[in-house]
Amino acid sequence: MNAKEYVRKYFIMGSQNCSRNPIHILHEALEAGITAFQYREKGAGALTGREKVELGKSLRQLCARYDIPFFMNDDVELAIKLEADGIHVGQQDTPVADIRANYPHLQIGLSISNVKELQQSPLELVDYVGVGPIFPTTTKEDAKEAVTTKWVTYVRHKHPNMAIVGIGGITTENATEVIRAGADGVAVISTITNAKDIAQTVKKL
Ligand code: 3NM
Repeated sequence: MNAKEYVRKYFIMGSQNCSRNPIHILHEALEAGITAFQYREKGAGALTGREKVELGKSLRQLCARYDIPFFMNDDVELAIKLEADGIHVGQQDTPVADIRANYPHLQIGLSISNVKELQQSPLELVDYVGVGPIFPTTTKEDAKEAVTTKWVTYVRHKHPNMAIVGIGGITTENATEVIRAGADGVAVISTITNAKDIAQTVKKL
């Protein structure tokens, strides 16, 4: 699996982001050409327990049908249960070194928001880094202040060969700017979940 390729159009979503059936939304996004999917069932209104697992199974199966990598956000146990291709973690989640040691087959994505996190993270153990929020976003409740595309350029300069995906406030209008700044791809939630026409939206990203 080539991270620089699969992060190109990376769709992230949980039921709390959807005003209609999440399975239908993911189906349309897969048809439209997303290159990776992350199941992020988190925040106000998110499913828990059995319901979280059941929706995860359906979304996982759908990605398998389209041969698109399925990532689980944060929850290592559920990633294993769903036979996810990978896991995405933040700085406060399960340490990357533990995941790499216990589950060498998993792709690992790590969020990086500042220089300190960049310096302290075991980048040699991860497959890609998520950098953001690039632009202001209201989707993530505890999102930090926007880091701008300059942050993408900084990370690219320091790590020329690393797979980098920008996240946070990315739309069809500003996605090109993020790629030009040095990212291999863009990760979006609301631009796809709220899209009137998912096919057109994914094409423009
Ligand atoms: N992580 P939208 S920003 C899940 O900065 C997430 O690490 C972020 O949602 C980070 O595309 C974010 O709707 C929310 O702005 C992205």
